[in-house]
Amino acid sequence: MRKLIEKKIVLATHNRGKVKEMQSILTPFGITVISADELSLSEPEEKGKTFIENAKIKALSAAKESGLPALGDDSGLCVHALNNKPGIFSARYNDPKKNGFMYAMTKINEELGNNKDRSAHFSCALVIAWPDGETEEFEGIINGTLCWPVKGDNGFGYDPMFVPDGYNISFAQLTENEKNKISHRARALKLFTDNCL
Ligand code: ITT
Repeated sequence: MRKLIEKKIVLATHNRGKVKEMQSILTPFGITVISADELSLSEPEEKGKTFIENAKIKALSAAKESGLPALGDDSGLCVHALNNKPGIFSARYNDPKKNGFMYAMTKINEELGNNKDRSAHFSCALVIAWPDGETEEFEGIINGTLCWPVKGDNGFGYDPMFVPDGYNISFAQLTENEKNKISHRARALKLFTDNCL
């Protein structure tokens, strides 16, 4: 597996929640992270059919535009009783005119109705791309259950609705440090740091 020689990468995401989490996990490894927003990088169209395909599109585009290794993250919530929806459409499931993810969480809760199976998982695909086009891929998941009403104010996206297995509080009730020990993103990032540093 190709190693990161100069410890400097671009985070190929415009999602501030992702940037914050990735930054706190990666800086202790001595990696300097620069966000796509800081470099005003474009947002490529997510044409892929899988998390990995979309993470690769984001990483390759950012590596090409910046001339630096770039880490793309495509992630989402997969609800088992809804055939793993919204999955890769997790961001697009929300109404862009609404603040926060209450709209999307309410929609999912309504679709579940009285279904007894409220199990779900978060999935995170990470792809590191070098400016020469080479890539490496990593994936992490975490299983849990969807609660209603939602609870907690930390984190982002669907965090207030997701109770990780083994806990009775939601991702949004964990501190960022606690979430970063167990999350889908933390697990994918561990594979990245284990293999590429
Ligand atoms: P970029 O494409 O710029 O990275 P995005 O928000 O559009 O930003 P995605 O296409 O990967 O990113 O969509 C993922 C969505 O899934 C994201 O908007 C969140 O709503 C949700 N999501 C992913 N990881 C999450 C997490 O750790 N906690 C809560 N929601 C999460």
